[in-house]
Amino acid sequence: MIPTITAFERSPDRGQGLARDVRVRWAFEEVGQPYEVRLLSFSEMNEPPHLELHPFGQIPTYEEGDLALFESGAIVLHIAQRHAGLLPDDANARARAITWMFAALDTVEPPIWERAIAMILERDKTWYEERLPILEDRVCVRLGELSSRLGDADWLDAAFSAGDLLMVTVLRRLSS
Ligand SMILES: N[C@@H](CCC(=O)N[C@@H](CS)C(=O)NCC(=O)O)C(=O)O
Repeated sequence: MIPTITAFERSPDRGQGLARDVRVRWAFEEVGQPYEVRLLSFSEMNEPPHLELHPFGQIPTYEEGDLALFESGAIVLHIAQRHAGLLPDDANARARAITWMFAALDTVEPPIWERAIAMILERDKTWYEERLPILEDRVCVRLGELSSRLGDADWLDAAFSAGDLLMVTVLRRLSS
């Protein structure tokens, strides 16, 4: 069965590929799994049919038969567990790759996202100029730590995995 995911009909990033459906699309492409995309308007995202799939009215979602998922990280993990190519076979290496998936979403993405949201939504606030350097410092600290760990390596843990995939999609937001 071909899975269907949801994505923005009109992405706020105007085609830069920063929305979180991209990490799911990349996972599908990486493992060679065909998929379909249902594009949603902002009003459709907050209507009952979509809220049944996603309690917070966001994208992406994933449907395959009677399985419906939300949260891009959970969807990528599901794809990675179902197909070869995104997680190592060795149990310890697999656990480390999953750790990097969580690190990307729970530790690296939050300060990057906070900065991005401030730049989009808070520019007109009186405190914006004062707050931005604080947010940028937090991003720099995280990037420094990540860079120290990565060193000259190509991948976060020996070989490319879903951890690298998620980390790249998180870091790409800094280029916008
Ligand atoms: N933690 C969720 C976040 C989902 C999310 O924030 N999606 C954004 C697009 S990248 C969205 O739907 N924004 C519209 C909204 O929140 O109303 C995930 O990783 O899937």
